[in-house]
Amino acid sequence: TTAGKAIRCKAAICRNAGEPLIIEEIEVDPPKAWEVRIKILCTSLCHSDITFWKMKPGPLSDFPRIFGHEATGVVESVGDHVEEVKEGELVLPVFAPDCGECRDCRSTKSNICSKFSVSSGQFGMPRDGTSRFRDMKGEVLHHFLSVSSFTEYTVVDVAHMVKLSHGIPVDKASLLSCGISTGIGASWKLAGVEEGSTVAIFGLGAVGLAVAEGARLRGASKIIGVDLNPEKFELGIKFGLTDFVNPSTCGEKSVSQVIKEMTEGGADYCFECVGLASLMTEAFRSSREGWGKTVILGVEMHGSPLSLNPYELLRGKSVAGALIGGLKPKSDIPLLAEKYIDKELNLEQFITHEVSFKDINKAFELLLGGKSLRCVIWM
Ligand code: CXF
Ligand code: ZN
Repeated sequence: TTAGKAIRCKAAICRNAGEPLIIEEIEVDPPKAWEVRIKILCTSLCHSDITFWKMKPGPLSDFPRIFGHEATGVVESVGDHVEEVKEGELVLPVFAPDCGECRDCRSTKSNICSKFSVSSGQFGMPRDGTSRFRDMKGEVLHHFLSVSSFTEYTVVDVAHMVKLSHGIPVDKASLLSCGISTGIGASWKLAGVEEGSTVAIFGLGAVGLAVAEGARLRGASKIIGVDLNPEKFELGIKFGLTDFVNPSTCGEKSVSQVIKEMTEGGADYCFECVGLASLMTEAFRSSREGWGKTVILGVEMHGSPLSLNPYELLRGKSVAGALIGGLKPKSDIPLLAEKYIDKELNLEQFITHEVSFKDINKAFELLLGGKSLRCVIWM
């Protein structure tokens, strides 16, 4: 047994911003109290990995670092006080914490754990800030989003882990760690898209198309996709898109004008899935007076403030945002897994590519080039 000892294994290390990852031998410490050491079975690449991979060192970025935050794994060993899972169980690490004990975790109204935070500014474990990873020279390797899945073994806090039943294929499960859960959660839970409603989705990556899939399953009558990449429309039809707007071919008209004309005055639900303040404004303008709801899912990394006409709020429009689509990881993600098993949710269509761990840099190229939705990386 490996329990209680450091494990030597392979990891894909990012040594400098924007450089290809390098597969190296590392050492992974045993889990401390309230921690779980996980053998990663497969992982997938999310755009947030790329955002931080590109980022020059600063408060949110430091190297060497192990990226990756969508994955499926098996518990190898657990630290003291961990009773939720035991060796051999299937788990999903999740960047969004769910401690189960704080005021927020106990409330159905919040998914923002007040004991832990989404540790984008931290480089180690959520409880003590230290790393469980070292390279062969003894240099500390930083964690990412409390997950770090681009390694054969990782250690996560029990608050960042969801237990899964063994029925779900591990590659499909991995998608539920972040992007797809974000889109489906936003559509079903945060917005609550209903039958017959009109939906406009800004940005047709995996998150945007998961919003579309969620809206399609809820019976939305019009699902308009907005993207600069014309190839996204054909792709999006599979996910329920009924219409497409390419901002570069709108001519004199703004995107919101075009959408208002298509929807008799504005969409019932608008979703921003890119992370650009100007696009959030345009999404809000595209929403209907009276009840139009705009949902912000994109992570705005430029520090730009959001500009809205307050009078439009007086006229009944609203704006909301959420991490991971407003889902509470430990309770809601297993429900999505069940829906997949019951064939009420299609996850296959999001997997556009698969590579082996040694070819992980290909996954980066594909996502950067707008070629992939989700690339599964097999360990
Ligand atoms: C994001 C959410 C907000 C902080 C950075 C990462 N999550 C996942 O992609
Ligand atoms: Zn993500």
